[in-house]
Amino acid sequence: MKLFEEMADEVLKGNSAPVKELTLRALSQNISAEEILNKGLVAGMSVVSEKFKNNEIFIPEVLISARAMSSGLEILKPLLAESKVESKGKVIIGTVKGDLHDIGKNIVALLLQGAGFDVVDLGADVSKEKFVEFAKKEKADIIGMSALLTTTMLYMKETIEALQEAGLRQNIKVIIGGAPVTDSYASQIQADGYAPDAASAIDLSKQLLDK
Ligand code: B1M
Repeated sequence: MKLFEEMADEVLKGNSAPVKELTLRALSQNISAEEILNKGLVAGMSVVSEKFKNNEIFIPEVLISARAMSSGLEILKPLLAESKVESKGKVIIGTVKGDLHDIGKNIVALLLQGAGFDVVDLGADVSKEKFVEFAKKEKADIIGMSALLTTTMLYMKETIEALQEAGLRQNIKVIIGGAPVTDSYASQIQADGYAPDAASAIDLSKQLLDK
């Protein structure tokens, strides 16, 4: 669809105002918030990712694109969250310590909320102590960890060990995701599951809690 192509292109160019305008236009055409997110905003950010990887663009451009994407996401946020009926369970989510990448984690948090989960988002650069503290305080059903760096994904293991030491591991499911994370890494660190994208994270969470 031409509108999605335009939206992705404006994300790539880092133009917040047109991204906002196109998001509103798509909504006025009764396109669902989820479709706009995936086919417009995330599609644009995927091109940004590719270009960054190939050294065609650099950190400042990536940040400007991320900001443009967020301007559309802000409009979609309440719509993605509103389908919530009765809580399917409580998820504590965060990007692990040392890692500032939060775009993917924010999308996962939003869609989980939209799918009916209670979500407590701890943000980025989250220590294992903080995960443990909130798991206890909030009586979490699931801990969700995101990491985008090969160096920081190792911290997921430490966090799982900290949950174990705090005596919480048996009653809490742990799910992980982020570009460098794999299914086999999840098994290796004894997480309960890995999701390659936000939609799969919702399916996985429902499956783990039998909802
Ligand atoms: Co960074 N960065 N970055 N970066 N960055 C990557 C990750 C990188 C792969 C780029 C590259 O190709 N070289 C590379 C990592 C290399 C590696 O470790 N192997 C990299 C690097 C090196 C760095 C710095 C070290 C650069 C530097 O300073 N020299 C630095 C580190 C800062 C830090 O964290 N301490 C850095 C900084 C940044 C910016 C600040 C500029 C910016 C982040 C802005 C922000 O997040 N607020 C940034 C970005 C944007 C990227 C890329 C281009 C895009 C990431 C992104 O947002 N993707 C990225 C390249 C890439 O991924 N190919 C890159 C879009 C997002 C929708 O996808 O996050 O994968 P993603 O999330 C998906 C799934 O993975 C999944 O669902 C999401 C939605 O479908 N998912 C989960 C994610 N979390 C999940 C959790 C779940 C389940 C599913 O359960 C809980």
